[in-house]
Amino acid sequence: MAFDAEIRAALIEQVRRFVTEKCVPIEAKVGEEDEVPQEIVDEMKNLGLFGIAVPEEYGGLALDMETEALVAMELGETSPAFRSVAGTNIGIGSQALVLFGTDAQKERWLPGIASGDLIASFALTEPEAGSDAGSLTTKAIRDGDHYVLNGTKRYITNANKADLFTVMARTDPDTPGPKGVSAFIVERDTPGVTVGVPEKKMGQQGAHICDVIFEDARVPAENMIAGEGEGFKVAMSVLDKGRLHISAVATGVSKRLIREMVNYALERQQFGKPIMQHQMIQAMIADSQAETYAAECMIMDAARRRDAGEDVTLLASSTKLFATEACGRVADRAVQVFGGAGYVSDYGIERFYRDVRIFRLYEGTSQIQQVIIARELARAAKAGRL
Ligand code: COS
Repeated sequence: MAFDAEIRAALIEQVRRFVTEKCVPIEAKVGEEDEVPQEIVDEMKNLGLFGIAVPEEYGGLALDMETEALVAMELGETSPAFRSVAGTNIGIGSQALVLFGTDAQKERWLPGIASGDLIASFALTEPEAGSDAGSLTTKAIRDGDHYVLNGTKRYITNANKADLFTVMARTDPDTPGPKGVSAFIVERDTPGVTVGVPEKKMGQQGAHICDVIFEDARVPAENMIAGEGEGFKVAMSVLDKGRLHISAVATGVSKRLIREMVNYALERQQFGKPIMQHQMIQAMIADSQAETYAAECMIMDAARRRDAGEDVTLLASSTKLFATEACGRVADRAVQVFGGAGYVSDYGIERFYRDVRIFRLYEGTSQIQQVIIARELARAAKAGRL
């Protein structure tokens, strides 16, 4: 649904206030305690954040991609762990259902996902299948009106809180690669499903990733999303959208860090004047601003094109590559502008530096985005569309 400008502005303002008043003051606490407090989660539910990408008939806000990106950018202006609380419900955990689910599947799960009462996770990655997602080995073998799942998924965001997983598993063991893969909704309380302990991570404390293990887990055949063998395409379509969302979160962080840099550089004096007046500091801040603005323009353009019905695989990967790499450079410069203070926890800059590193890894590494960009360009050239 295209969003009325006034409603959109009010929503963005609400999210901005939530971020500045509720999240920013407790960033350090969340980082130290590795947990987002329940009252913040409840407030996110009240704001409707869990359901921003769910259709209205299932209780969501049904934001278009452009508005979702604006919301994600606002959420990016604080520790990314806050966004992650609702991140999988907004993105990879819900979108297979939204894009490919049957009416019955949508009616069953989307209202809970939209309200935040059900947490949804996306289980694609495995110990031996990361970038080469099509080589996954988790099996789903048909047995009557069920599929029996066996295998291990790795680094699954929000798995410890999840009520249901979108699981990609191989229904045809004789067909290697992407074609033998199907997608399922698997409920957490299915016998044979175990969730591992959260991994200790470099950053984003408060957001958790775990293994999910399937041992003879019987999943009703009616939980399959799209048809048999369609699971890889389902996953890739979900990731196209997810990559735009992550680009927006990363760019939100970049904007926050630019503000932190400017404010600090105006206060901090060296050589008898604020360091903002030193040209080498100016250069770092100016490059950060130019790159962040470029990323923002890419996100908005790609989002609008997606809303207009265009295939945005090329643009989503181009945007994720640029926006997340730019965010990494911005965070690095922020440490540099803050100097020794950038390395000390009290200022929070070192935490952001650690937090943003994952942006260049998850939902496809920068190198995978380059592979996709090259592949899409070659495809377009062969089809005479370049
Ligand atoms: N949308 C819809 N369909 C897509 C698609 C997309 N974005 N990308 C690929 N497909 C389709 C292809 O068209 C192909 O279908 P056909 O055989 O009918 O032509 C099928 O999916 C297989 O695609 P492809 O041959 O390109 O698969 P590859 O094994 O070469 O893998 C990459 C492609 C590397 C792009 C994929 O494995 C990938 O994205 N890896 C990264 C995974 C990732 O992001 N992991 C993060 C986990 S979530 S935090």
